[in-house]
Amino acid sequence: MDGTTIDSPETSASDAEKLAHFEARAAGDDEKLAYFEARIARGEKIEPGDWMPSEYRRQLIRMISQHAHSEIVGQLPEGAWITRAPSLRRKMILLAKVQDEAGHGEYLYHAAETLGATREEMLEALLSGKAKYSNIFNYPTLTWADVGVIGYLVDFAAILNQTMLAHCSYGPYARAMVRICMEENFHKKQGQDIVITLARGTLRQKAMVQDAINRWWWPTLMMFGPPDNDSPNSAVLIRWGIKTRTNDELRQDFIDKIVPELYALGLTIPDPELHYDQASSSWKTGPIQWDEFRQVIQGRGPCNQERMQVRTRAHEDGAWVREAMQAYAERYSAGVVSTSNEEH
Ligand code: BYC
Repeated sequence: MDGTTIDSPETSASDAEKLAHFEARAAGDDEKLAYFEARIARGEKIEPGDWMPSEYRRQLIRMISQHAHSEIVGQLPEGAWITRAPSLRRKMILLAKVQDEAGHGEYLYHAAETLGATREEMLEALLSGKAKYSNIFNYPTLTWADVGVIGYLVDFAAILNQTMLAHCSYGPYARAMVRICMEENFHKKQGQDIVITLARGTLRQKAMVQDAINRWWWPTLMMFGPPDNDSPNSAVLIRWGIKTRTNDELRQDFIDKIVPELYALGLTIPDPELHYDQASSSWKTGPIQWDEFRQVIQGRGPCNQERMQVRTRAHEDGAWVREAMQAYAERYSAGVVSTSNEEH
């Protein structure tokens, strides 16, 4: 492993906190900040019209919009298998899952809009490469087993992270997470079912699912974000109750839960250093290649270009729908059309 620093952040965690404090004080907002932090300490939710430090708003817009982008881009690797699913039942389930992801993107964009971000700005940031989205969706889905492993491993990782976020201090994000987590649980089950079926199948099926685990294991561990000592946003997010667990804590929780399950299926994990540590009662992995993570989140992963090309084309192809909706909205507000769509 190398790398212990991620080069993108512009400020360190403590800088972000200092900035937030400085801003609040400069604006004579000491009391507001104290009240805001007391509300969070009491477990109250912060709602859209409430006073909040601008750094709280900025962090939430960054995180929620990246999360929304991840859902939307996340439809692509699995969507590629809808036409090739091995049975009608599997096809229907996968179609529903991919459709759910579009819905998750919608809830999340709406949650970000409650903070003042516009849909146009967020989409522009995604398509221009300014905004990040989860590293995991920049890898190819080479076989049907990949669909199983995404559902089982990737969705499970997402559930652990999002169950934490369902308790976050910002009301609209927390509430969106409750519903998303329920749906993600079904997604995990569909993936687990595919993996179990293949692991108990023919030698070729077993080899196929093992190959998928080998390719997705490390990128899934990276999903939780950089190590805590190199996570510039964590301190301020934890301070304000947006995150309540650190990247490394969630990653370790995932490893401890998934390793015994994979072993029970007779599968192996592509990490010669993986071992159970009696002292901490947890599974310890070998080093994670943070260089690879950095490359992927900076746009240089195996599929980044392809993902953005597909999204850009979809955006351009959808221009007429946006124009039609805009025209309808204008006519509606001018009283030319009614809600029942009847012309006056
Ligand atoms: N990928 O300070 P850090 C799904 C960036 S979708 C890319 O630790 P933070 C699904 C990070 O943004 C699930 N970039 O950040 C959908 C930051 O850069 P900026 C997606 C990453 O925010 C379809 C820099 O690295 N889930 O499950 O404290 C089908 C330093 O990181 C990643 C969410 O989005 C990454 N993995 O913690 C199937 C959950 N990790 O922004 C499944 C919401 C870090 O400063 N987000 N970076 O330029 C979060 O919980 C947190 O943002 C993270 C990172 C834990 C991801």
